[in-house]
Amino acid sequence: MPEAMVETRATDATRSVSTQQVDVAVVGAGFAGLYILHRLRKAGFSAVVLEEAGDVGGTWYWNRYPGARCDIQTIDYSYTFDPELDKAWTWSEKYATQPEILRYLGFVADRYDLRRDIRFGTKVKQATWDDASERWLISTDNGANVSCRHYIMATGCLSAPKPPEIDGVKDFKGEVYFTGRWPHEGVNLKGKRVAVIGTGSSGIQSIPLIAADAAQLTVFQRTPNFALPAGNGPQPTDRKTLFEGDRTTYREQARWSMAGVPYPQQTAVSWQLSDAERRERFEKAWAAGDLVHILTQLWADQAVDVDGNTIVGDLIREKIRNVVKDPEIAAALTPHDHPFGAKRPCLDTNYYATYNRPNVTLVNLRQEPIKEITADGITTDRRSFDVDVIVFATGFDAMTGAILAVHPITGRGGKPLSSVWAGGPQTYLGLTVAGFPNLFMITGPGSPSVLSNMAVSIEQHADWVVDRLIALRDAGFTSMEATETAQAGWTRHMADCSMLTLHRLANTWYTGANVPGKAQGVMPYTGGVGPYRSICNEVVGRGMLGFKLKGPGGAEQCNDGEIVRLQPDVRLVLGMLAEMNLPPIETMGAQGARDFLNEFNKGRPAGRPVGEVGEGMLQGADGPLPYKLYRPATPGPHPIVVYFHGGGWVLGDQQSDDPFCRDMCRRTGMIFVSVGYRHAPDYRFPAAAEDGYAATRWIAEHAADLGGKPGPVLVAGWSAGGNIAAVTCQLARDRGGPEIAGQLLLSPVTDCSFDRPSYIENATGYFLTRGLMFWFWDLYCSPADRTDPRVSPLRGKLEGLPPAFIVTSEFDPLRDEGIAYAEELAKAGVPVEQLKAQGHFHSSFVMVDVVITGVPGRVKMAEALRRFAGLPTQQSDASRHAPPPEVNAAAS
Ligand code: NA7
Repeated sequence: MPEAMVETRATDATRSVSTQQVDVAVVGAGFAGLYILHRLRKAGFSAVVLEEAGDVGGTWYWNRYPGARCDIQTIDYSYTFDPELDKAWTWSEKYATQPEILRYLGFVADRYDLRRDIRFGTKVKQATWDDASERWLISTDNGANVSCRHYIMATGCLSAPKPPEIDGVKDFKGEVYFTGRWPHEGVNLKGKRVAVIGTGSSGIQSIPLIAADAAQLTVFQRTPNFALPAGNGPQPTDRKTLFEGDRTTYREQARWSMAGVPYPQQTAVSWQLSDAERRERFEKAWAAGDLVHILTQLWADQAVDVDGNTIVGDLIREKIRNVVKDPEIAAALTPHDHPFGAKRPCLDTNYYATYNRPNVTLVNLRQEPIKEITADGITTDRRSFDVDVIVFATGFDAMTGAILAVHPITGRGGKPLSSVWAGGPQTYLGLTVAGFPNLFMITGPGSPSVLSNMAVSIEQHADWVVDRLIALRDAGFTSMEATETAQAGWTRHMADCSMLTLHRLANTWYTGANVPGKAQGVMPYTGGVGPYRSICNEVVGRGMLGFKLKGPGGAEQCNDGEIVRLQPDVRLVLGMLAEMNLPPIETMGAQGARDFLNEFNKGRPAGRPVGEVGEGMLQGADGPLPYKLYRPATPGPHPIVVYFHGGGWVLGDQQSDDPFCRDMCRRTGMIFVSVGYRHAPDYRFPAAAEDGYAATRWIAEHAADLGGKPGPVLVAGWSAGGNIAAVTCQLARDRGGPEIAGQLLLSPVTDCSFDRPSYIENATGYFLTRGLMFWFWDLYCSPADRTDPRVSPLRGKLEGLPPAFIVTSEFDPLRDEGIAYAEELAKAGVPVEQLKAQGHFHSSFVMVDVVITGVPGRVKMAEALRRFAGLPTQQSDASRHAPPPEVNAAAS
């Protein structure tokens, strides 16, 4: 629909002569604003960019402090939308300086003639949605107000400097500067006594240069940060060659990568590498001087697991100790309070060595907090420092601040954004907010933004928004707005994603912790750039899922729903499986399926070390059976858990759930004995059930020989193994033992009925399909036997069974029979706890170190097993991390 038609509906206010009428108004002329303006123009929209600064540049316009540079390699920190532009500009250094980046942005503005639609020196005072005209009304402090159909915040993430929060700044007689608002003409620090407060990126970049200039520098540090040497200089040839070899592929790989820089996913896990191999990788990364490299390329668990991360942290701590001569200063500079990467790490040039200079003093504010700023300088609660200049490198009210601090934004029904976000940002995709039609944010909270190469994310966000505006216009709609359902779903997905990384474990500006009183929570999207891109595309592919579109004459379209209901890593796993385009497992034949599973298991991360792993034979119902035993590193004797693997009574063996057994052995501090029971179709019902029972009895009888604690054992099992564990408990009760202290049933088969809702809802698409379950049942058990409690324990007597912990997954055909078993056990007076795992699938918890979001579930399972065994719920940390002794030969 032509804009003119819509404009006839505008209110008087929007038609005032002093109001500039445009299709789209954008705030900010930095990386994002410039590109959006270019795209809007090409798409035929009228647009204006409102910019407070005197020229283009955004963050690079304001942050002119000494040493300011980007810390993503500049080859990657560039626009990619126009291959000609890519070729027309060559960066002079690996990490360009602020002036060079500013020149680049000026060059882009000139090349596409962007300045003519940018109103510089213009601050937006307020923005209000007008429902009647379906337009945003924007007032400014300079020139005409603006009425626009769509309003885009291209205000960056770090544009609102944080107030100093220290008493007495106004009393100071000397000069005061903020790194984020550095004077354009520069500052002469020669011969002066300078104080720098803050040791984030800005402090770490500027401190060495200020130290070289000033007579005396005193650095006031609240939290030490990790920094690694940038090794700046000419562009490294490895990346340059890669880029120049095939620019298109290079850029495309960046777009689908996790961080927006084309590095492969690391697959080796830290415990698979020797100390020497880990050190070699680390030294290489240290020498590379590249944050994305060191954050992603050492080992797969470094960013997702505290233990894997501690190894990197320790190696960096060693580097700091080696550079800083005074051990006390080195200790003060060494971070211990956050995992490496959870707080923004920095790139430096001579940062740590600067503290060896005689004119530099470090004040550790953790030991002596600042009391006040006086006329002459800074007073801590121990001493006073007289200074001529104070530099605040104290950071920003990040992400939400960059939007809320600009001006009051009022949405539908007069609702202020500040009140909607009072408890933390609520967005859909980090791009839109329910109740704020036609308002878009570029790199807003909820998008990958600051956890990615901003250049790549900005282009993706901007392309998505402008493409939507085009599609909206083409379809004759005038507004689009996120629904509450979609937004709530995104908020939940954000929370799920935040369990993927260690960012939640640090108090940082990523979480709002740097601003007193600010709501806390991980604000950027931690699920990765590529996955985020695919989600945004999926929203479109699924008919603008989660958006309400409106047009003239009451035209309306709303395809409501949540875009991601799976856990983020489950989504990736299922996506990868779908891409493999495998034939259904049930068409492979039993041996073919076993071969497939063996191959498949070879690709998974090796399980973690435990104290000892042994193998042996035990007595089954009809002959010997193999078993695998996992013993904790802590001194025994330990309680024993008899474990039954999954595989539909057809697949798997005593070592097919090896990573799970290792993980649970470590978490519980108990022996796990995984039983190689007989399989169908060679051995049909009741072979597996009877083997399960016989094995449990044998293990209980031989507990002491196995190094276990005599007395009751515990049983656990996954899937068909959960079925065997449940059946074993019933048989043990009915056949006079052994005594079982508790049962852990993980996605168990409990019944032969296939008509529960989960069998229908999750029939396909989640790896374990209904068809596969039919096949398993057919191979194992003839229809006439299926109601026997030895295969359908739900149909057995449930009274008098050991306490149970039952785990079910939302996207699993077996979900409802697991829940039914838990409910019936409870009715029969058995103590039962349930874990209904949201967003998980049948294999989530056994895919150890792949489905990272399964960790909290396994923690709960381990706690339950320990409770059942009469142990304190949590192991002491010392015993959990005890170094494993030599792995011995077979236990028996
Ligand atoms: P950052 O990274 O937020 O760093 C700010 C620093 O200032 C940090 O060390 C803070 O300590 C410190 N700070 C903040 N407030 C105070 C007060 N009141 N007293 C003492 N110290 C304080 O901002 P930057 O400008 O360095 O970098 C921002 C981003 O730009 C960076 O991460 C890159 O993405 C580029 P804290 O750690 O909060 O204890």
